[in-house]
Amino acid sequence: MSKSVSGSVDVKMIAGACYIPKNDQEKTMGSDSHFIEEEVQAIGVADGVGAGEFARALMSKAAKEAKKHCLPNPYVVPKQVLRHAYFQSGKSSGSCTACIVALDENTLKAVVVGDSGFLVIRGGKVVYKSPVQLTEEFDCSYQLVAGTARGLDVAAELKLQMEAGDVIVVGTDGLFDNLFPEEIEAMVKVSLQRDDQPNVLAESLAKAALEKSLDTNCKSPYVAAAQAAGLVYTGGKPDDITVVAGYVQPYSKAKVNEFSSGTDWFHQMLKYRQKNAYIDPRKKYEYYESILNPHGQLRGLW
Ligand SMILES: [Mn+2]
Repeated sequence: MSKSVSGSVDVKMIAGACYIPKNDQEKTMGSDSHFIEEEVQAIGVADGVGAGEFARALMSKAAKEAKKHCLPNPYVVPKQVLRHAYFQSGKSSGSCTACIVALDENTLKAVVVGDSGFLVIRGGKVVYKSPVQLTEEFDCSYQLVAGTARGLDVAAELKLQMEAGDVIVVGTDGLFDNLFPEEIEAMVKVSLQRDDQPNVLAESLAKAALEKSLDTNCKSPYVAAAQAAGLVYTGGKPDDITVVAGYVQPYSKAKVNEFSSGTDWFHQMLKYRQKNAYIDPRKKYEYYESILNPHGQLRGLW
């Protein structure tokens, strides 16, 4: 096993993702977007307002930028990636929150705008949670706004020392408004005991968040935030849910080909919908119907 200059073990991140768009017949793709770039050890998520066009453009540009900036400069600087991606997404309209993280040797560098974010779990405990940038209005976070450069000024740059064995969970508010950090912690523990790959962990977290989002009685972080704002609300918050899980492993252990894009529910759904759209429009949403009972609750599939 190689050692870095500081004496800590050299690490590499493997990652996997799961995206479950909200059950919304008007916006079949949802408005979250994400990327994983294995070569440059970078992950990004974004949560758009409206149809999500800007969030998708931003993440696709950011993925390209992350790779490009890797060439002259060996490591990705997330804030630069976000800035470059932002100015290249000019043709799209809308706004979004975003979070990009990149592992640079043993340092995790990140940029956060609004309530997309990440947490780090070490030895079974959440040791770090990225700050959420909220405006004074309840449930309204800072956003990057297309065409104005607004939001870049509030983008928070973060740096953390990572250790082999750390788990990074990057997500949109669809994850963090529904699962408490302790719940994420517990699920990470179970997943690691089972030796799950990161995409399997991402999928379990996304499904758990989905389940809570559809439960009108549960306690959720969203309820806690609403109460703090003097509002009455019960249950989870239905939303698009994006989860990317990253395992920080000793360099010798992490195999490049383990770094995968994970379960793509979105594309499964799209395929289903494309196949069925011209047969019977009523069948178009059978996918969701197959996982939800007539009351809109999840069937016991997991
Ligand atoms: Mn959201």
